[in-house]
Amino acid sequence: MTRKHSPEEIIEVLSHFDPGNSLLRYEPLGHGHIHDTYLVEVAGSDGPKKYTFQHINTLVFWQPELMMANWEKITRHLREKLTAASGKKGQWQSLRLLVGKDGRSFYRSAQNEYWRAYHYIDRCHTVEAPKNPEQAYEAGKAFGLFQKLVADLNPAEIFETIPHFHHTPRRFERFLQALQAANPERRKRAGSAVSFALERETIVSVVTEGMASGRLPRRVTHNDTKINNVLFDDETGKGVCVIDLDTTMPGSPLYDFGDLVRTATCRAAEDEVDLSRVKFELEFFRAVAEGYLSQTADLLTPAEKELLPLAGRLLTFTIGLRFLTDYLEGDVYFKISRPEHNLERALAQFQLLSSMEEQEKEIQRVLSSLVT
Ligand code: GN1
Ligand code: MG
Repeated sequence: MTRKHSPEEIIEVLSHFDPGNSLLRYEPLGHGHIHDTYLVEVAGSDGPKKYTFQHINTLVFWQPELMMANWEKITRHLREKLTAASGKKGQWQSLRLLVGKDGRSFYRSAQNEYWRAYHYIDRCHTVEAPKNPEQAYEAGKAFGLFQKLVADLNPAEIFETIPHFHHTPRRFERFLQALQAANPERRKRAGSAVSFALERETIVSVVTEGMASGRLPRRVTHNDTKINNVLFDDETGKGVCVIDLDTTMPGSPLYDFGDLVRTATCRAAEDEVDLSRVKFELEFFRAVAEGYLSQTADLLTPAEKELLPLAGRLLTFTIGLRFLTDYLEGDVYFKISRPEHNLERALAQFQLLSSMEEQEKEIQRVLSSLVT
């Protein structure tokens, strides 16, 4: 990955968040599809320090100041609860934002570019896909704990950063529009993915309808529970911290569980091109479900539990559909590193969904054994 921002830009941001200290080095961090993220090393008066800097994509998050108000509320809440439960040295951590010279948690440059910064959590790593069921379990547990800890935040006090984010019927509408308007060459190349999507329209509205009728509660949820949004301890392999709070807003735990299932049950990465490697693995599913439910079983309502078996399919379909839509629209949303990247991502998601469909009964059985 190349550095998109110059040393001068990083120094400008540093002088806002940590004036007086000088930049030692910086490098791109992680594999996010939206922002530009850097690990920044700084010479502090009491030794080197590490920060994470993020250049915020304001096309996607067009109200960054309200989004950062969410970050402040949520990180403070998590920290208070974690400290109350196990002191400062427990297994789990919350991100710690840096506060700038003006007392705010973001930096706005003269060119209207937005940045945020937080303390880098050392001796941890992320994974793009789980290597073993233990990692899937830890990811499930990390997001389950997150859900438990934010359960007493009032959804009405959390700003909705992207309205209708997981609203699959709206995503489907947008896909149909993109299909109409698409460049014919792209539409042709996407042919098999398009047919696959069109055949699955019936599953799109299950959760949105439940939420609209009040049968499913609206809660504060993370909404981007990919396994690569969990930090794992380098030594123990245990979960340490959940990152990426941009879309933490009112939603349904079914979306969170679903996105965990999408990303923690397959050894292949989200953009795997060798589709024979894209398989839903029941053993990983059992682990991620066990981890998630170890924290949330008492919190979820019967109506939510009833839909857990569908959640993985719904989210895998929704995210696959979003990749496909972006391909048809000419790659305007997700960052890509090759021309067909979004189509490849969509095909991998749809392959994973097929594999889930084949194992629907087994999924049901595993959940019946875990949910009472
Ligand atoms: C984006 O930023 P990142 O990479 O964590 C996207 C998610 C998708 C994900 C697919 C704001 O997440 O919704 O599930 O890509 N985030 C946004 O990998 O659209
Ligand atoms: Mg994200």
